[in-house]
Amino acid sequence: MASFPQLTLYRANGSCAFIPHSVLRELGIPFTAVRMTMGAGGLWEAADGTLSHAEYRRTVNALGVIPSLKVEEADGAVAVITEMPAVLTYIASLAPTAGDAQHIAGKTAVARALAVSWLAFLSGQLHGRGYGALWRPRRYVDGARYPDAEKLVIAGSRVSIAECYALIEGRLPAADAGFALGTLETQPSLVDFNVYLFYRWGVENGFAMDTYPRYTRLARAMETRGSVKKAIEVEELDFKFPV
Ligand SMILES: N[C@@H](CCC(=O)N[C@@H](CS)C(=O)NCC(=O)O)C(=O)O
Repeated sequence: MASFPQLTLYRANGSCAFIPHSVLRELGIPFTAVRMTMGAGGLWEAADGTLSHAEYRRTVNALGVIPSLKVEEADGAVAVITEMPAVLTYIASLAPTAGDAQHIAGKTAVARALAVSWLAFLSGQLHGRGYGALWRPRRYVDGARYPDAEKLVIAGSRVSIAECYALIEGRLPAADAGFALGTLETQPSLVDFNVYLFYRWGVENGFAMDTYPRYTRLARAMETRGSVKKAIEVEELDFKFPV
């Protein structure tokens, strides 16, 4: 029986923390979760009132964002892992069997590097640059003083998000099989869980996701997995491909 450190995932329903949430379930790694909600001013705090935003920043994540993963080792060592690529690659390193590790992180050095390349692109370009500007345009421009400039930031973010979706479509396997790391893959990797969440956001934010056939096939396949279904239920989300 594999033994794991004690893990605490700071997550919010429907947020990008869905990705580590579903990967932990996929690998059957035990964890507890602290559910966060947006409090005053759009800042994360614990839904049960046990952690204010200021306390979260002070003790867990200095940027005040989610996901964060607290790791408590048997010898008492404690670390908090932040930033999606680090959180996901750390979880992959806990895969209970060698076979699981190969599927989730990549079978070869090149596949593992390609997986990290995907994760960096998804976090930096699509999430940070794209959705960051769409949802928080005032990080880029003082919208109260320059409302037209704010509209331009939002319009520009939609263009860059759509460009990312087109890039994802182009990078996914063309054949009616496989996962993001290749047509021969029989199990999803970190990349597939990651792109699934962004597919959901695309649907929810009015992007024409049905114009990406490879991506749509992959998202549909991901949504049939027990781990993803369970994360959807726990987070009280809808199914994008209801049966
Ligand atoms: N660079 C961080 C970004 C995480 C992030 O932006 N998470 C969103 C939730 S999906 C968030 O906490 N947003 C609140 C904010 O930006 O203040 C990562 O990759 O983990």
